[in-house]
Amino acid sequence: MRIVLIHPNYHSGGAEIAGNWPPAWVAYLSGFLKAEGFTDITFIDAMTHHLTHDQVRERLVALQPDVIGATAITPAIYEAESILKVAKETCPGAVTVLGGIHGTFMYPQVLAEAPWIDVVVRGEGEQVLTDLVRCIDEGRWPAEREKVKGIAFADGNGKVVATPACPPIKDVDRIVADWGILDWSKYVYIPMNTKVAIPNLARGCPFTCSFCSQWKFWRDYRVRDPRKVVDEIEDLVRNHGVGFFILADEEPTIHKKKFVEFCEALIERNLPVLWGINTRVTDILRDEALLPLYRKAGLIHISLGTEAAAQLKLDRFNKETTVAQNKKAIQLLRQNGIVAEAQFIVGLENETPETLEETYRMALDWNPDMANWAMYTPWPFNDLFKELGDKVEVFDFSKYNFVTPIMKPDAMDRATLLDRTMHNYRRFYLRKTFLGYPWIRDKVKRKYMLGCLWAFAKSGFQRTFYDLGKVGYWGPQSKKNVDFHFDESRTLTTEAARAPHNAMWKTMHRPKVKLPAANAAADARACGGGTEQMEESRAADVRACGGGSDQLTEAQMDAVTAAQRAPRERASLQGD
Ligand code: B12
Ligand code: SF4
Repeated sequence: MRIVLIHPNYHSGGAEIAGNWPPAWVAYLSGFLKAEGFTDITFIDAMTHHLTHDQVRERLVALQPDVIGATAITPAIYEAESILKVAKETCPGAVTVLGGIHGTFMYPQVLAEAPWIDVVVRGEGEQVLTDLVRCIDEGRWPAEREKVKGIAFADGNGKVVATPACPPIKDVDRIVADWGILDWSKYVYIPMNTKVAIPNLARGCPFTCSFCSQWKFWRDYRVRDPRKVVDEIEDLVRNHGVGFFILADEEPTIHKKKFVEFCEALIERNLPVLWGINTRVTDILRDEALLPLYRKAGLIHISLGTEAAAQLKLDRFNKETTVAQNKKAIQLLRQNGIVAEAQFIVGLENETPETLEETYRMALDWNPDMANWAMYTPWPFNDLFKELGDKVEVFDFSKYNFVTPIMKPDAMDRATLLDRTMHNYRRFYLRKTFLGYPWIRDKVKRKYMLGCLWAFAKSGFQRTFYDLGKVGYWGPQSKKNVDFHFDESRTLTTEAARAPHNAMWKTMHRPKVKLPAANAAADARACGGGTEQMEESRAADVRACGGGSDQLTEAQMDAVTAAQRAPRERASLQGD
């Protein structure tokens, strides 16, 4: 059984400006498959190596695989579909598989527009792909495909079939990465000029922000044994030259005890590695006294979902934080020598030049080390999308990338939105360049910040930042000529729009804050499915483990984790 995994050659000018990042999905899938006896796996990183379709075709001709899988986040979906078309043309006998977030929720549309894709793997991939590969290996494909949990396929009679969701992997310590499958030569983090990795400590998120797709995707919050994750990091450092990593986690710090264990194990091993995370403001406030420990463990960069300068917007995002908390968290991080990055989401229908200006003033007031203005991107499977209705007019998913204004604000055109956003970036980083970074006393942090500045500058020269070269933006004077090149022929199919409501897709929690009345009925289904919602008492548990203003004590967190592990209860949550 020969398996080839492909990362599609899609690019957009956001996080990529910091370098080439190794695809964690490949390492985790490969590790799991190998442990189950499927060891003939090759990875083609078409993204990092900018491979053309012909170059990928050549590799496939030589490899002649039995299974060819590609990943797709939403903006990469068309490129993933195209590369799987190449795969089908080149190896017609191979089973073509799509995995990742986009297909998980949008499989009806994907299978209709790319009929050469044999199967979509929905959600967490390790178990499902292994079951699928075993089914193929044992000659039971396609006759017994309906027995493989967590997949979707077209049955040949014009019907799309989605099998029941596969339960999230309970014993997450079974997931051991195979980082050796990657060719490490190109995965360099520009700010530190060192190799970079993206290991996973925890999966999922107990919160339910209305603009976010991740809490729905993983369905359950689980943490790996911190010591085993540190073993993995030690392997990355010693055997692959990694000097910096970010945790792939949505919410790495909510299980405080495990996160502290993780930091302590890193301190014990004394590895020459710095790292970063994305996390929530409320966790930073909770962990004020622990921040020196986190820094001692090498945690140098924390990106905070501060999201908005106005409380109304935070509430609309179901963020469960306050503007005052945002400011305080940034101060705490800076006091502890940790780079604080504030993330704002801009570009909803009610954005105006004034509200954009407010975010800039807020950034000055909070004084984070870095600030980031991401364009609101209306994933059709998130809760806010339903509220927006026909205000979302662009369904060219290749532009759903946080740097292209998908929504047109009522009070300005998209080019103005981009221009005002760039205005914020220019002012913010100009100030930091002259009045901020060079004067940072802590040598490690100063070097890191100057490295970040270099990465920004490089992408500025290359016109890759925010895809400015592609859209023709050269400053305010060029606004009239900016063209986002939306493919207007792309639409959202009704079936796909409904897919997230699939009753088999159960999430362990549901939105904790009341959503706008118009959505309430649909939303309850979207996250949990049908009438079999989690009972109220469970919702309270989840709230305790993640949400609201009340954080759990360590003992309570352990109790909740233990309860969550109880098989009977778990089965009921997972709809088994
Ligand atoms: C690391 C990361 C990156 C890295 C990517 C590194 C890489 N080469 O893969 C970098 C920094 C480059 C990056 C860039 C971008 N990212 Co990013 N990124 C992440 C992050 C933080 C972690 C992803 C990760 O590795 N997770 C861990 C792995 C194990 O999970 P996974 O990828 O989902 O894979 C599992 C399943 O999906 C499934 N699976 C996945 N692929 C496949 C394939 C097959 C065949 C099968 C069977 C299964 C399968 O199995 C895997 C194991 O269970 C997530 C946020 C988050 N916390 O998840 C955002 C996230 C994925 N990024 C996102 C976006 C939008 C982007 C950018 C467009 C933003 C920008 N403009 O910079 C770019 C696009 C880059 C590109 N060219 O594709 C969004 C995608 C949302 C969506 N609905 O599509 C996310 C979810 C962030 C968010 N807040 O919404 N990103
Ligand atoms: S805290 Fe909110 S934005 Fe962050 S992963 Fe959880 S649900 Fe998504």
